Amino acid sequence: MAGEPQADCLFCKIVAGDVPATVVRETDNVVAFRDINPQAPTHVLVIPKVHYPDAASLALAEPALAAELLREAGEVAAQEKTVEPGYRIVFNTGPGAGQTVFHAHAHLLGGRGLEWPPG
Ligand code: D5M
Repeated sequence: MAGEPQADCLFCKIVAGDVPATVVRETDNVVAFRDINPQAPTHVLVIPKVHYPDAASLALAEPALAAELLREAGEVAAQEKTVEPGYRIVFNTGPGAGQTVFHAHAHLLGGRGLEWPPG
């Protein structure tokens, strides 16, 4: 069922505490932890605790939670002191865009200059 934990999902295991992560922020519905393979001085993944395969399916099923995820990403950016000069929120969606974990997650990147367009 949509939103239910998936036994084979790495990020569901992080939410459950079965896989360790460096958590930087947690609310009732959202958890944020450092990416294991950081691409910038600040690289934090912000995820809903419930399972959806990608950001669009999360937004379709639970728009308020999708908005909360974005708000929490902004809070982490403030915590990480990367609001100035700026940060980037990325949702890789689909294998062709580099998505490797199919549990919705925002990449929050900051702490260095970010090129446009991204690769
Ligand atoms: O992003 C998936 C991201 O998840 C990728 O940047 C690596 C990161 N990752 C993978 N395993 C872990 C653990 N165990 N802790 C923290 N971060 C992790 P995607 O957009 O799907 O490629």
